[in-house]
Amino acid sequence: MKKVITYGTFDLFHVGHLNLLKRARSLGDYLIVGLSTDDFNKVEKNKHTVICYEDRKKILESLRCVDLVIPENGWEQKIDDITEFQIDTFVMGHDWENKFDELKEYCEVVYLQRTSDVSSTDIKHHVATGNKNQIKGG
Ligand code: C2G
Repeated sequence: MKKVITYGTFDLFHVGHLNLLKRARSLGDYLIVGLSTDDFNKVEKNKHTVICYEDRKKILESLRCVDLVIPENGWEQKIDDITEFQIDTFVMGHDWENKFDELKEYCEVVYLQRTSDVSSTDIKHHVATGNKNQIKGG
């Protein structure tokens, strides 16, 4: 069984997240998602998520393309996760291009094209500014 892992916050879940997860899953037979905890987001990523960890986890666990969701508590857990779960492929969107190349020592590293025109930040700004246009992911 070919196992894939990816990590992220997945706040205000949108089609860009879905595309990434489906593409990641298509690279293997089993997809694990390291979901950033609320504390990790706040302290390390300076992200104040709108949706709490428990609910973001429920959403991801309901997806056919996601097999397991684990907490991402820090930047440094990836090597341990790759080893513990015997991961074959690590995947991230290309906004992280080359940022995790040190993991190539442990598994394949793949950076996938991000979906354009949508992000959790865009959604927050869209709502805050009362923008009446719809968001359509690329
Ligand atoms: N993504 C995408 N297209 C978008 C938005 C996001 O492909 N329009 C991808 C990102 O590249 C990332 C994943 O979806 O691979 C999750 O994005 P975020 O929730 O923004 O996660 P991020 O803050 O990048 O956290 O240790 C890694 C970090 O936890 C990644």
